[in-house]
Amino acid sequence: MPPLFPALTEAPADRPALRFGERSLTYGELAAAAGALTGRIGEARRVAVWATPTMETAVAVVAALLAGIPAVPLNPKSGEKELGHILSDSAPDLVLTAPEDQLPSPVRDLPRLDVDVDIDVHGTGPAPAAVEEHADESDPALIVYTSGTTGPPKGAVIPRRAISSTLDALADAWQWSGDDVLVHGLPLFHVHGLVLGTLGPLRRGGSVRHLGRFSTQGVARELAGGATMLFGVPTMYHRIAEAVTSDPDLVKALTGARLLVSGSAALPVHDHGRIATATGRRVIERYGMTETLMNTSVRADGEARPGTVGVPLPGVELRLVEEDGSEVGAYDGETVGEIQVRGPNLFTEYLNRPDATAAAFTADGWFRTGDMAVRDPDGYVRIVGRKATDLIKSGGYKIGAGEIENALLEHPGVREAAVTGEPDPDLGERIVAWIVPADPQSPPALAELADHVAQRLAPHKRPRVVHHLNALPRNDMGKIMKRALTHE
Ligand code: MCA
Ligand code: AMP
Repeated sequence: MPPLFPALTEAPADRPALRFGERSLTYGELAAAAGALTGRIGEARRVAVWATPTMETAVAVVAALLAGIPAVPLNPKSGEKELGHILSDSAPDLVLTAPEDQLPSPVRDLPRLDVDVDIDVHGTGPAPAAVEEHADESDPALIVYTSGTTGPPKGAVIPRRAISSTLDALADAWQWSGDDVLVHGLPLFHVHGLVLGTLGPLRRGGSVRHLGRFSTQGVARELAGGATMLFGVPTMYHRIAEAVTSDPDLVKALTGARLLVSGSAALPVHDHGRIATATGRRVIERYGMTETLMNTSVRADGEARPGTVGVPLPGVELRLVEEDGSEVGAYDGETVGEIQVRGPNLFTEYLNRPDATAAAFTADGWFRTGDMAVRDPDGYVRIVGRKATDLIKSGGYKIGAGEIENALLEHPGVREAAVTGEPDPDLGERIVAWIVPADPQSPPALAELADHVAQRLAPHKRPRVVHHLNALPRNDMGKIMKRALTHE
């Protein structure tokens, strides 16, 4: 397969590639650092990456891809239970880290390889292309863990062709080139920040400046200082929409940007409007999923219609399907169907989960996204909801209610638990726990339950609100009626 990152060998060696805070690497330096690392991980079958928002993570993932070894990005804030599940499921041979990283159990039980990003560019690491050229386009590139409605997260196996095809389709839709400089503050253990936000600029031969941590000031500084594109989740654009009224520097910086892109959840039309009013610029939305990478986008040369996720990307087949499996033919802005997609952008399987993989596809190979949408007469897709109420999107993170319920039930003060999402102006949805306490006289408090979940799973999965009940509403079959909870 042709190289994923041709610029590593073809771009001028002094061309900027990556910047994290004060640290930066040119293409020449990145090729040397990643090339040297491929030589050190050579025999591994699969590697984990301790995916802090740092240079080391970017170099580690590029090196694994060059070596043709699948990488499993780990959220460094994940708790022991979640990390334990991911490590036992994906069985990496070693973990790639920054030298200063302190690893918690059970990650510290793995052999560890510290990433050295300061390699002499004239060093003797293997030439990247020489290692990569044996890789096939269907070979696994990344295994990214993603929550389902119930049970622990599943590892989506993403092949090399999905990465190249999705990034090239976005280049077409966004006129994304090597001249673009991207700024973002997204985490590097999910598709948005890692594939789009890090591998994307490198495939184009352009550069990325990572903020380390998102802030509107950081966005303003980088866009004013030469960055051309911004990627963010709706929570970030909501914070920008709040800040533009009082931050003229931010307004000026956004006004000068080439492209502002939002994704991972729906950006409310109200926030679209506030940003457009203050800056004259329209944020465009694209729609994707861990399992499919990117499916649709508003095009840079198209109409930026708020509330839509644009049109299918080149190479992506998209259809809307009714409950009974029949296809929605209408482009009327009204008829709702489930989005199903097919194309080179898709994952190949959920690791070790043939049952879940089979259930995710139709007999003729379409992936069921679970997202419900309508299509406007000109083909623009509007997402109107999700099939499963047990999936919550908070801050752009997908979170399964069942996973949190299981964690809550492991708390001694909890007899029964149900988890729902409710609207939140900043996070999109916030996690709400409905608890029947073991002892009604001393129910566990919010902070205690939030810590319990944050330590086991991850801080973004912690409940933000807790209600105590005497009993959960159940139907005749004993099933919890969540709609009754949210409407109480
Ligand atoms: C608070 N914290 C705690 C606790 N309470 N830590 C431990 N225990 C507790 N009880 C800490 C948190 O860890 C965090 O630490 C800080 O307090 C604030 O937490 P939180 O409120 O969750 O964070 P935030 O600042 O509000 O974050 C908003 C955010 C974030 C920056 C927008 O949600 C975010 O980065 N979202 C991006 C999600 C994303 O990339 N999704 C892509 C997947 P600290 O301050 O140290 O962080 S979707 C995808 O990939 C598909 C393909 C797609 O379409 O894109
Ligand atoms: P994840 O599984 O974490 O990769 O999240 C994928 C889900 O995020 C999709 O199935 C959608 O529900 C949602 N999503 C991503 N981008 C958008 C968008 N622009 N608008 C609405 N929902 C989105």
